Order: sequence, then C-alpha cells, then structure tokens
Amino acid sequence: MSDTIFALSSAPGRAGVAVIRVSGPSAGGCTCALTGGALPSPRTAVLQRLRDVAGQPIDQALVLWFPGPASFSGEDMVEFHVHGGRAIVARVLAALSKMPGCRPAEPGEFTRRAVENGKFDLTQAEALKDLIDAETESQRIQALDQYGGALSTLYEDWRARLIRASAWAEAEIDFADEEVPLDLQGRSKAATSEIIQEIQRHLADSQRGELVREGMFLTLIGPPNAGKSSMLNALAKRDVAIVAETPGTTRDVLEARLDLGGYAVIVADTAGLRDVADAVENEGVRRALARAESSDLVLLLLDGSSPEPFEGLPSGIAGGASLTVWNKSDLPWPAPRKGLRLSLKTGEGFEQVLAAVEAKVAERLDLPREAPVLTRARHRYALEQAVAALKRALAVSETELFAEDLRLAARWLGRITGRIDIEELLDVIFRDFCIGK
Ligand SMILES: Nc1nc2c(ncn2[C@@H]2O[C@H](COP(=O)(O)OP(=O)(O)OP(=O)(O)O)[C@@H](O)[C@H]2O)c(=O)[nH]1
Ligand SMILES: [Mg+2]
Repeated sequence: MSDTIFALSSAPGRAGVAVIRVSGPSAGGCTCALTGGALPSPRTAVLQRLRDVAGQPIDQALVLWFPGPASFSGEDMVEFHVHGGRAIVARVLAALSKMPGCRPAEPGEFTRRAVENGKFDLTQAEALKDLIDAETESQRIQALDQYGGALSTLYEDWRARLIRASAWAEAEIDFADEEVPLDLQGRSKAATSEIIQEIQRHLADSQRGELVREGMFLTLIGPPNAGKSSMLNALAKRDVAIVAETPGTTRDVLEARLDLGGYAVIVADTAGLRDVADAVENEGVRRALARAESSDLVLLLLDGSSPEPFEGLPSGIAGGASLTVWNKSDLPWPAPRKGLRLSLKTGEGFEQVLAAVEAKVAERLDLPREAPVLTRARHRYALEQAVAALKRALAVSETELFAEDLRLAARWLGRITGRIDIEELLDVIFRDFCIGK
C-alpha cells in the first residue's frame, strides 16, 4: 500500500486562501481526524472547523472530499481550503505529518501518481507543468491543447498504425509457404512511408512549439550610444539597463523576459559595436555578436542624428537584421534614413516599432491551428529516432528485420507518451516538477 502524501498546493506565502491537498489510502482518515466528524459527501464543499490532535482549533476550512478513482491522482484525495496565513498552513501541515502513514509529498508526486494510475499520460503531465508555468497567452493556449491530449492522440495514432503494419509484415512471415491472399508486405511498406512523411511534416515546424514554450530570443544590436539600453527599458517598462551619454556603457549581455503580443520573448541588450583597444569592451562586442548570431530575431538600432555612417552588421549574422530602426528622431538628422523612425526620448514612433517587433515575432511563431505542434526537445529526439528506424526498415529486404525496425519505431513513440519505459522517464520528468517552490 502506498503512503499518503500531503502538500500545500497553492503558492507559499500570505494569501486569502491556501489549498492543502492530501492523496492516498489514509486521506479519508486524515479528514475525519482533522474535522472530528464523518466524511463529507463526495465533491461537495463543506465548511468545517479543523482541530489538531489535542483538540485545539486550527481554522475554519472548506473541505472537499474526492474518493478515488474519480480524483486528480486516482487515489482517495481531500482538499482543505484554509485561510492563507502562514501559521495556519504550518499548523495543518504539522497536524497531517503526525497522522499514521502520512508524509509530505515530493515535488510533482501528485501528478506522478495520476500518471501511474492512468489518469493521463506523460505528454499531458508535461503540459500540466507548462500550464502552471505559462506566462503568455500563446503558452497557455498551447499547453491547454496538449493537456487536452492533442499530442497523445497524434503520437498514439502513429504508434497504433506502426504496430498494425508490423503485424501485417509478421503475418507474411507466418504464411511464408502458403498463398498470402493480400499483399501484406506492400501494404505495410506503404503505411510506413506514409507515417514517415507525417512525422517529418510534424518535425519540420521550425521549432515553433518549442519557441512558444521556451520563449524566443530577440537581440538589440547597433553602434554605441544608439539607444539600445533605452530601448530595452522601454520594452520592459522598467529600468533593466544603465542608460548613459558615454558610448560603450553596456558591456555585458543584459536580458529581460517579456510578453510581446502574447508571446514569450527574451530581449537582450548588448554592447555597442565598434573597434576599440579596451579588452573588456571588445569582449562585450564579441558577446553581442555571438548573441545576435544565435538569436531568432535581430533588431538593428541606429542613431539617426549621428553623422558617422554605420558600416553594417558583420556577415556572421545570418539573415542580417530582422528590423532596422532609426532612433533620436527628436534631433536633426544629417540625411534621410531608410527604416522605422523612433524617438525613445519623446516616445514618437514607439508604438509603430513595437507593432513591427510583435508582427515579426508572430510571423516566426504563429502556429497552424489545424495540427498540434511539437513542444519539447525530448519529443523531437524520440520522433527523429522513430523516423531513422522507419527509414532503415524500408531499406532492408528481410521481412523479419523490417518488422523489427517498425517495432523499434513504435517503442520510440511509446516513450513519448509513457506507454513504455515509464519508470525511467517518470524520474526524469518529475525531477523539476515543483509548484511554488
Ligand atoms: N535625444 C535623444 N537621446 C536619446 C534617445 N534615445 C536615447 N538617447 C540618449 O542616448 C544616450 C545613449 O543611450 P543608451 O540607451 O545608453 O544607448 P546604448 O545604445 O545602450 O549605448 P551603449 O550601451 O553605449 O552601446 C543616452 O544619453 C540616452 O538618454 C532619443 O530618442 N533621443
Ligand atoms: Mg547600452
């Protein structure tokens, strides 16, 4: 019999309400012990006074009883909604820890039990963590879609079709000496090619799902004093970077995680590009270029009032700048400029620049609504392995080897949803699954 686990499920700290959850065989016993009465009706909120073992009142609480298996974890569960004071929460947790068979939950343990009890699969457990972590609309929508089973359905469908195709191939081995009525081998190969194409289409998504989930990188780059740090502060609506008249103020890469048009974007401010003798500033320039090279978008910010021509971005930055913006439109400009006009001093043009940045982000990340997208490197790796096995299968002539490679590919797909090798995967996935800590 498993332990009964408990934890504060709402964020720690002072709040109007705090939710403490208990899951396991003693959840009902804990409820009766704390309330001093019978179990409430299932799934009905009941206001009850909680008392400790000595009979001292702790708080008035809403008690919700969820008998298994119709609960989040699949086990008997109870939720205590207490007033969210630290002393109250500490007292309830202390009372629970004294109950026989009860112990504090490990991070992610409620969800882990839900997976083990078949309430949902691994992609849904990952989506639950993404939902809790979602900071932007796109992350929320994507996570909710995955939590609803969009990826599970897709991967399980491929897996089921592969298992069927390998069964066809094996049937042909069994019937080797007899007349096989249908071209099973041919059907099996056709199904395999079709699945390869579908997985490859799913893989060729420019990593949009992963970028939505993890955030995409936007780098501000340009000559010293152009206003890059002012731009970061304006986008972040707070003082992230030091702004000063001295060219060469910024030397490190500074970043802020922002919500731009509903997407998570990590915006980096960098050192102004110029050739100098100063070793520290040179290192700053090297880092600026390295960051721009590895970014998804590059915003080139130039000083429109400066008479010195900008030599252009080094060729290392593939694709060049995604956007060119000329700052300091409040000052006289020596020549007309090609690109967006902006004054970070007066705010003129800022809305247009913001809209242009958001449009670039959306263009890169806008997700096709019809098909679920790949959201994790773990899934990508398994899908690539599956495709490799399927391609090998099509290249061999022996039916046994063909069927074996198909089963191997099905195994890789099963690893994504957790149909196989579940124990090993659970450890990896739930290690950092931790709410409010
Ligand atoms: N007149 C005017 N001054 C601006 C504008 N934007 C920024 N500045 C000023 O330009 C100077 C440089 O701004 P920063 O934001 O530090 O420029 P930077 O590109 O980060 O400079 P480095 O870190 O040295 O590369 C500061 O004195 C700002 O106040 C603008 O639109 N108009
Ligand atoms: Mg700066």
